[in-house]
Amino acid sequence: MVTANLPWVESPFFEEAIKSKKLTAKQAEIAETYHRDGFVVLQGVLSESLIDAVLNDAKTKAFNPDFRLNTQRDEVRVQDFWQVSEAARELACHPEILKTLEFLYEREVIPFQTLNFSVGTQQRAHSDTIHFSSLPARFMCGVWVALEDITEENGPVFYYPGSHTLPEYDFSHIGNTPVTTSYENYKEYEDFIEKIVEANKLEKRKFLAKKGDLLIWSSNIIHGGSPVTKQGASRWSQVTHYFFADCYYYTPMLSNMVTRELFLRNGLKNIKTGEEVVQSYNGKKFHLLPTAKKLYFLSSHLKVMPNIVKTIKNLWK
Ligand SMILES: O=C(O)CCC(=O)C(=O)O
Repeated sequence: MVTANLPWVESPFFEEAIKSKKLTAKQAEIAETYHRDGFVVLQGVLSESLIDAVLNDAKTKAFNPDFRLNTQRDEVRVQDFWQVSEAARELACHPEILKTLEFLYEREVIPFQTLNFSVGTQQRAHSDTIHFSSLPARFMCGVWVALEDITEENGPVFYYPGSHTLPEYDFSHIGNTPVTTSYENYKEYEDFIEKIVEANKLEKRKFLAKKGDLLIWSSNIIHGGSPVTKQGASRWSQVTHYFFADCYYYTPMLSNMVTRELFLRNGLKNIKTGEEVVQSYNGKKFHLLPTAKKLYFLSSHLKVMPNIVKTIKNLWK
């Protein structure tokens, strides 16, 4: 059977692949939904006690300004709270979540980042691929968990079913400057994605979740946070981002996607093991950026070499 260097659920040969597997009815439904829509909702997987423990930690530590936190924090989100909260870590590594992701991606699952929210992010539409990409492609996903009931009023996550099949857009598709070193021109990307949604007449859906429901989204699905229409409404939630083993992991936004000088995410930590993630391409190691850097370094030294030689000759005259 011909295979593609992609997760089987995102493969052009999906129909053939699913026929070759022995799946339960539930597994087949999950895989088909994920393949078609780019997301799947799971209910009744997480215990209320775990959800309450994460909620309690988030309230008393993550968003309590008096609590000393050595992770990144702003008013809306706290990054990598798993380092402080055992409950947040447990949620990121929940066996049922890991089992489902391992089934969908057929690789070891690597939870590598958590974000906890107290209110709706109101984040504009985007794909995670602009921040988190892999080689082979698409070995990344997000799992968003409602820590309370989500309504129309408190800024539900929205997404566009089927948008994961679009190209992985980055700054090389927008304007003339493919390289960005900061979030300064992120707005250009967001404007671009909104036009893509319009041009493709994509249908918006909102995740009106009940406490404990979770949404798995694939790396390239266009999603964001709806406006908060009830002032002061909370929206307690946690999202975990996952990569899968044996890939290179990079940030397209900080890479030159024209020359393929990739900004690798070195030093990634596996939340499950606490260990640094080893990067490779299906197990083979290349030296991507370091080689490019070395060549650049060498060529710039070769350029100054004749001047050094000239200076030494002059000294001996
Ligand atoms: O929680 C939200 O409102 C959106 C989160 C999101 O877009 C993300 O984590 O990529």
